[in-house]
Amino acid sequence: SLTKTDKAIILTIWNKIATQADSVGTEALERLFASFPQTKTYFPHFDLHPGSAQLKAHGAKVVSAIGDAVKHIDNVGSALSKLSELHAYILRVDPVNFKFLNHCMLVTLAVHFPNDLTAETHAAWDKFLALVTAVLTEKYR
Ligand code: ZNH
Repeated sequence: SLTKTDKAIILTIWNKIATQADSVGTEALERLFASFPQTKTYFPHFDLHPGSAQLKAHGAKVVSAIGDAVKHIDNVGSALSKLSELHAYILRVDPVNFKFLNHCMLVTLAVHFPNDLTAETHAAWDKFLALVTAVLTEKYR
């Protein structure tokens, strides 16, 4: 679970992400679709070309949900419970794809905040994204 230090690191980085949330979200998705093209099958109704309006809107939503998790870091389960139901029952996203997105999110953070992404910060964000994933995939069976 997250230590006090992890939580402090997550908040520090979040405050930086928040100033450019939409571009961080969009870039993470662009990397997801480029490196793990099988993830595109969940978005047949989207224009997934880099920079498309739908990609940007979706990137903003994903990062905003991560922000909700940061704001409720001791209670991510209830903060994201509706999203958890959406992904498990309606979207039925294979949980492996969450690992791909988390990876792309970490790469994006490293590119945007190169001086902040120490091994310790990397590890804290990796743990936090794993926690968000656990919540979003907990309703699967
Ligand atoms: Zn998801 C949707 C978040 C992952 C797929 N998402 C969504 C939304 C959000 C999210 C916020 C919106 C909702 C509403 O509108 O209500 N996600 C999220 C997060 C994560 C995720 C936070 C992690 C971290 N997803 C994911 C993955 C995938 C997905 C991995 C696959 C690949 N999502 C999805 C889809 C959708 C969503 C398909 C729907 C879209 C539309 O709009 O249609």
